[in-house]
Amino acid sequence: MTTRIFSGIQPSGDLHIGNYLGAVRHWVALQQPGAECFYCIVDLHAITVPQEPARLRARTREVLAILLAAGIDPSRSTLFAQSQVPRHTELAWLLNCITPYGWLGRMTQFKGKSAAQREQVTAGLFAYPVLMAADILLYRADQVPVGEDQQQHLELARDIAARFNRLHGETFTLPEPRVTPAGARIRGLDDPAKKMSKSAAGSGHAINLLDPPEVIRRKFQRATTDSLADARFDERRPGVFNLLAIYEAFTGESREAIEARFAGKGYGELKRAVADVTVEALRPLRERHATYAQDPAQLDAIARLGAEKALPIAEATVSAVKERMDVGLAAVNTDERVRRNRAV
Ligand code: AQP
Repeated sequence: MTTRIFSGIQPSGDLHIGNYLGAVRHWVALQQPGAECFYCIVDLHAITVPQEPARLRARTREVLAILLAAGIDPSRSTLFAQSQVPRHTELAWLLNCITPYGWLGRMTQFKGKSAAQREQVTAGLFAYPVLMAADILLYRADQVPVGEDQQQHLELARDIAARFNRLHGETFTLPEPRVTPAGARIRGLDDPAKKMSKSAAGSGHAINLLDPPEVIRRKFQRATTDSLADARFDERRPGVFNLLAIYEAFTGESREAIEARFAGKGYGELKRAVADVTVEALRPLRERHATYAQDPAQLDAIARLGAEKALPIAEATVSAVKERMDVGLAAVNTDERVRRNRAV
């Protein structure tokens, strides 16, 4: 039996090591026989907060190039942009209409992002988790590899699926979150109380995947720690914990071995070592990205092929959902209608 895997990433800023360690590296590893992987650049999610309009398409291509450089293989995975498959928004609307308003008001990401946006909070930001549920349920995914911050949204997707099944009959698979503990929550280097985030301000906040080695070293040197000079995995000391967690996620070494390695050494040495493993781990990705980035036409062709593979699956799900909800009259074949209109 094959396992269907779906996950997404927003082109909402520079991708960072949190996105990589919490999600992308697992996406790459999951491309195995027996798994059917769908990886989606969720550009419609990105516009739930203001984006520079002239940059969104370029950022979408950049994320595509990074995913390919990281090892997503379009011959084994279906890789595409969300806006290329309009069924995502159609299903989102249908699901909006069965999702209780109160469920969305409880989402912590909405509370955080809406506090930052104040009067500019849009209906799209509020309904973001329903679009995410639609992304996943459209492909009837069994598993969704994500970082810890997305776990609450995933629980909601399961609740929406279960509610639909209850109201309209068994339709959706309930997706399982797949959170790998090492690297599941990378924190900001400047403020380890917060998770590392694309949209956070501050040049010392995140290690971006395309940062040159000297920038990576400088950012780690400036990372916030504490005055104890004792490198231990202690959550109460989040700055040092974060540096150790990054080291752990990149090297795969055990916590005991890492603590022994840095025992009695100062934070300067810890920071240098974390920078070294990060630079080396990201080097191949940076080099391959440069090659992909030179050829936007090839990137567009890869995404188009991915969207063409995704579309029939998405259409089948939406038809089944509309059927169950008893929505719509005779289906219109859009291609046929467009051809007829052109002919007159
Ligand atoms: N700090 C993090 N540590 C571990 N995993 C993380 N992820 C995000 N931040 C961390 C995981 O990366 C995947 C893609 O994230 P996303 O693009 O869907 O958006 P997000 O979760 O909201 O991440 P950002 O970077 O904070 O983006 P903005 O600032 O635009 O909201 C997800 O699997 C996520 O869990």
